[in-house]
Amino acid sequence: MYKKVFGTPFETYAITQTVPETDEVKYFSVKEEGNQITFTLPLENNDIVYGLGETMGGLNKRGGRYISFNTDTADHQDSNPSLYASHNFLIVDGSIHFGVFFDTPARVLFEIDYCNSGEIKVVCETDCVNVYQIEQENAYLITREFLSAIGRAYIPPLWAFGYGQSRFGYMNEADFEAVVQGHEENQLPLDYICMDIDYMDRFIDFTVDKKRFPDLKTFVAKLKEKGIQLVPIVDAGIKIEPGNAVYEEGVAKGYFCKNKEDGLFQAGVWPGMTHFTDFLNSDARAWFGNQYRFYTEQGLEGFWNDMNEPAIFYSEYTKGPKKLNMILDMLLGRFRKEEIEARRIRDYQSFFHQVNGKKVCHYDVHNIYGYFMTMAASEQLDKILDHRFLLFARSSYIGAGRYGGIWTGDNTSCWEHLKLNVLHMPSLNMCGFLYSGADTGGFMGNTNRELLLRWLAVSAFTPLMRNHCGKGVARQECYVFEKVEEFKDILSFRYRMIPYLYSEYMKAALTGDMFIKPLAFGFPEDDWARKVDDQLLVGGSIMMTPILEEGAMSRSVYLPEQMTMVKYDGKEFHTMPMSAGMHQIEARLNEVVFFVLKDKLVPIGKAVNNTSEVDLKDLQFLGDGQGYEMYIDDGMTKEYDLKNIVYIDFSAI
Ligand code: MIG
Repeated sequence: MYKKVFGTPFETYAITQTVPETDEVKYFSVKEEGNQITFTLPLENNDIVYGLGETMGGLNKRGGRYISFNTDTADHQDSNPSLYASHNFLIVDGSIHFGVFFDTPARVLFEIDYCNSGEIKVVCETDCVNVYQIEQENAYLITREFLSAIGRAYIPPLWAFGYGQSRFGYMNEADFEAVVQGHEENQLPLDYICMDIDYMDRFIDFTVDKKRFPDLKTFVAKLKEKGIQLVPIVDAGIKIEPGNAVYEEGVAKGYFCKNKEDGLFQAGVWPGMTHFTDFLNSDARAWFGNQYRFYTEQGLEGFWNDMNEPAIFYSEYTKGPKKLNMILDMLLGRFRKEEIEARRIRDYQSFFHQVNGKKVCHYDVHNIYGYFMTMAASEQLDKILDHRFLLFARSSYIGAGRYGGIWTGDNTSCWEHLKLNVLHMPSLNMCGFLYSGADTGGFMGNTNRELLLRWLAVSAFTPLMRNHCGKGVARQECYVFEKVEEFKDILSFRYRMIPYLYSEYMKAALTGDMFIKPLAFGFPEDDWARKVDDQLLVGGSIMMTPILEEGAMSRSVYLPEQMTMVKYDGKEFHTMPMSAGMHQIEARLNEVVFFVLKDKLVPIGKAVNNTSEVDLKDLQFLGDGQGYEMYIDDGMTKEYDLKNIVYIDFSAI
């Protein structure tokens, strides 16, 4: 890996190694104009362009226009250039094999063969950028080198591989009890329930509404006895309110972002007017992260960080309509998109960070704000707790994957977004986000039985498996549907796979590998494999082949080599060897079909209802391999180590 340095780039801590400098950006033409730099590279017809993590478009990014500018948006359509994250890593794989990472927190435009231009065009809205470059034999090896340069991926506790239930709208203890009961009565597995903003006192971080949760500590302990964790949300903004101790301390210590007049910037979000913590200031980071003690003292060990793009409903500079009206206006399309975009830019240009004594405009460093919030939480939780914790966030930048996981935000209950979930997973893994997943069942709009079952069958392979939806939409807990046994079948699949998923996740994280890969990364010489985007390699032994279409009871699959087909029907795993080539496979709504690669094994556990019952040693093996490297530990210790691998040898049998 080499880097070409333009100007004096802002330190993002994305790359954790020392990288030698070079004086060119290979393959690209470079044009420096004013304070922006444009990079162009002609593409050959067969070049695939991978990367960009959390963006719309395909696994192959060709044809798309993407803008790194972290945005709170539920508009997950191809026409939308910006989602919640900025992952400026690209791989050109074909006539050349070249990886390039544009490391800048500024806004960056990517046009990848957009309108059939036949070229990649990257415009950095800054003249200061580190351009990291990797040359290897293929896209997979490029990714490996990149992952080793950005540092070891976040390692969650074992329970984070369980099933999580969530809904924006659970209000009080009774609502959470009902979820526990719904799972218990129907013998559905469950490991955690997320607490959305309604647990707080008027949406104020680090508070609890006492009327709804009179004794949270006891409640947490009670659920923990059943193996169920509560996972509270933490928003980015701190409510401006005398008497709010966090607010008062933040003001006194100067930890909040400033406005144009050198006062404290005010942004309207859920709690009303808030201040934004200056996460770019390391003291402020430590201070904010320490506030999580409020939760850990209640026995909480899992958290999700939201609104950290940061999302702004209105600000002191763009007052306009109030909070809820603003959201309604957006949903009803009463504002033109351009107007919303312009307001957002105006807001981001009007507040400031303090970095090493210098005033830095938020707009210029916007894309690392959420990442630094995750860093703040993770670094302190690591000090507070002597064991692992669950942490995932909405906004991110490359590097954030060392500190926590991410979820992909406010998707919709539709089949396109189930497919999008599949497309996102390998791209996120390329950027170091191993612990990730989407809102299973969809966030916006009403889900339906078939969509949720198929979605669960996809999420069963993603490390984060959380059913989450918005306020006011139809309920989507598994137990509200007819024939709940079918949901039980899919959830039992997940729990039987946990020994494999956990073992493969740990090996991937500890060796700097991806957990979920495009099929082509395993079969780089195979022209058909290069064209497939919905059969993913999960860990080192599995190819997943989900059904992603409404009404479909079968799908075609391409096997680059002979493999073992596995069909799980809720009770048993049925296996059948299959030759290389095209096949049609069938799966009912309660079934999961996947493949075990040649010469590989997959450990399968017993059907259990909680990760506390998962036995990493009592296993059955699928596939035609001779042995398996099983990673085993207690799922909680921070002393993770490759030494915890036990080789299970079947060669003599
Ligand atoms: O403005 O906390 O993406 O998961 O349920 C919406 C309420 C704020 C957005 C998150 C979503 C969460 C919701 N939040």
